[in-house]
Amino acid sequence: MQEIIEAIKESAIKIKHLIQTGDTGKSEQENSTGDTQLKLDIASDEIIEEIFKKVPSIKAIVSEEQDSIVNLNENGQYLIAYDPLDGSSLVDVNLSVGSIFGIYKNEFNAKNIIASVYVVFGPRVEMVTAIDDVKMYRLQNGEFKFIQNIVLNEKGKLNAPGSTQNCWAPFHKEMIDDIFNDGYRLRYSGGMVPDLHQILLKGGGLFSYPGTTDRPKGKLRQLFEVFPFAYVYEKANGAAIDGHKRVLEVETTHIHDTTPCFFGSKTEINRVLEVYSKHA
Ligand code: AHM
Ligand code: MG
Repeated sequence: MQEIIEAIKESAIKIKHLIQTGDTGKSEQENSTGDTQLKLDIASDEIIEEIFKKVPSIKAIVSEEQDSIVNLNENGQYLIAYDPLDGSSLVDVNLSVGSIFGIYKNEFNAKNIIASVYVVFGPRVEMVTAIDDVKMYRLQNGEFKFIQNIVLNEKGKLNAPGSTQNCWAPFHKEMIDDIFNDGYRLRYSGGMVPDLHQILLKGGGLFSYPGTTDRPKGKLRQLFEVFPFAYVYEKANGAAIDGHKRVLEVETTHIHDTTPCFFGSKTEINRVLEVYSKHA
């Protein structure tokens, strides 16, 4: 596992440089979800693949930017699913973005996730690892220094409601309005990594990306985005659900499957469960 963490650190230093100097324009390609890829998406994906290829313990990888699984080392024991540059369309307005990695064994599905890591590229570069507990490191003078463990409070103050409001179910809208009426503050940048990182570091709250009329299964991808963050939130004393059950019980039939998702501290997640239980 340590060699995977070291590989992620190496990729983070290269991607930081790419973000600072690279072209933010569109490429001529689309990914499997049908998004037009930015040149930064493709370049970050190449950086990570090149580095992972050299790690003997990695059996196979799959990226949000690629159509299928790439087999690396037959004798490796780990499978890694990653989003190389989540929120890449925010780079041109100089907002924070991130890389997300889910580490799996045997098969790419929620039951088999055993660790996750994300990197936030903001004014600072930080890496968070969730293995037995959740640890944050910061890039200083070319090295990642341990800063702190991350543990969520039972209840937070922030609300990060994702997706397009006019596509929300009326009960979802009512729930979000009620949360604001209880004094929660809006914090939503449109980058999943910094938005979820903020909730983790400020003690708690709720991030939601529901199923909507235009996307009944939500937008966020299970293997590359939702399961890795669910793992982090559970290990940090929070929770992650699809509205009705733990995200880490959701079945995956295709590597690019999406799911509605809610991440937060336990109080807010229980509130979502209660509302959603009345709407099967
Ligand atoms: P991407 O993987 O194409 O960058 O999209 C994922 C991003 C997440 O970072 C973020 O939470 C979400 O899309 C925001 O979507 P919306 O603008 O619909 O709220
Ligand atoms: Mg993404």
